[in-house]
Amino acid sequence: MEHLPDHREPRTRSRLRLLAPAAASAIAVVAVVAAATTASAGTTLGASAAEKGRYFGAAVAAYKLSDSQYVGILDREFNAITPENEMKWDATEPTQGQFRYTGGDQIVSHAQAHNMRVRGHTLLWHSQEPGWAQNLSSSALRSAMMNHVTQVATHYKGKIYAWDVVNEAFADGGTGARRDSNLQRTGNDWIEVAFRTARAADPGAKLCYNDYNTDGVNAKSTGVYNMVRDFKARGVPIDCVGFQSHLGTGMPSDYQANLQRFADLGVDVQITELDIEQGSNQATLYGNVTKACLAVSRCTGITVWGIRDSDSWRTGQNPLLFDNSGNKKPAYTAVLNALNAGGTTTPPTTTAPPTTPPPSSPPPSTPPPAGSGCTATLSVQSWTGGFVTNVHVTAGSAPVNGWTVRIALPAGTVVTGTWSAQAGGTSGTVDFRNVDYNAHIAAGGSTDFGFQGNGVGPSGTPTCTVG
Ligand code: 9MR
Repeated sequence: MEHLPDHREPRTRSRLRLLAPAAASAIAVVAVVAAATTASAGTTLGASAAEKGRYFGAAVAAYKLSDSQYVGILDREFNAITPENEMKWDATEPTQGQFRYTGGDQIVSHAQAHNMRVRGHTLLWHSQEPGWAQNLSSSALRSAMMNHVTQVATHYKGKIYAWDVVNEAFADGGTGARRDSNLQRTGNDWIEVAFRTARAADPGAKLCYNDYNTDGVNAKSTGVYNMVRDFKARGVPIDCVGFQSHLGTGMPSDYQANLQRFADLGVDVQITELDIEQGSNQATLYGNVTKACLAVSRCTGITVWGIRDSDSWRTGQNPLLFDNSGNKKPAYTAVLNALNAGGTTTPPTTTAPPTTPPPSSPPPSTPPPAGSGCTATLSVQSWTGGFVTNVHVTAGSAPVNGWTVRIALPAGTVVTGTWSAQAGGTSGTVDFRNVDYNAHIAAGGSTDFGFQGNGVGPSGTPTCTVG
């Protein structure tokens, strides 16, 4: 019993003293079991957050997974991971059309092996663009952006709890406007097209917008708020907003109120990159951020941006929960105490299925195939001058070995890139044939391929033939 919190023991003892010995010992057994469960669940950040229906995550670098001290803390304390750099555009598509998932895959495997959620970070961000994308503009860049979203979200389909679909797209300062960037210059609708494209690629992932300096009610966070409100009103698929919370030696007094106003729009909120400059009040601030999340029922989790101070991007500021040697800091204890003391509100933990299909791609109206053969349905994300199409190919009651989907493209439309299929042409009526790895589809099973192009995207139901 000596590991129990002090306040439990005397109370339990004094009550037992009033009971007959047999009843007392029976109740004592129950008490020990109940107390031990509570105590062990509340001794790590992840377990304690899970008791409150939340996750507690850390940003992780793949190359540090061979550092035993680092991995020891990660596996003991955390139940969610965000790849710190490995899923960014420069890492995943260093050359246009050539995708590299080594670091991201390593982190996802580690997470899966340890029952941790993965926050995907990030599909589109003006920073850390590969050089080739920095040199693109207008419709070539728009196509490249949406192809990137489709490819990466498809690669990680089913493995991501939440994606930061778009990161840091709003300007600092008092305007509440979008940040200027080459992405923004492709047209103001780039963010909603990105969300629709991500939804089409991985319908099971929560789709988040993520930013910094949006942690209190201010012009920038209000700009984001207005965008989220507009998206919800128009059925653009957004599920969550990430508040990075890179804090100095203070925090906005309306931190919780800000989280709550977003939650009231009908999205989850998450603290996504928490780190707090070390000062006399670091522990207090960490505790207060944790309490704020627990007080907002739709605040589904907290992620700290690194594990030990020496892992932080904020060199010299010692902003994390563990010191350079991996020891718990007072800030750690403050977070754990806040989690253990926190409210009991349990946010929904399951990912809601998409409620609003993108207007440009109505849900497939074709019923599942009754006989053999195959069927195909399109989902198209369009913008002025270009589009990305995902094609869902479904086998009938018999397995399929080889398939071809025939799609009639509008006049003037040109296919500029195809993935997971071979295109027999670039315009007019085009036959898309399986590639080796997706030739075989089990009875009733399905596979996806996609293409992008200039001009107007296809519509209607394509034909699918077997063989
Ligand atoms: O921590 C990341 C650091 O290793 C990278 O060099 C840097 C590159 O811009 O990005 C850091 O992470 C950023 C995150 O992706 C987005 N929000 C701000 C984070 C800190 O700069």
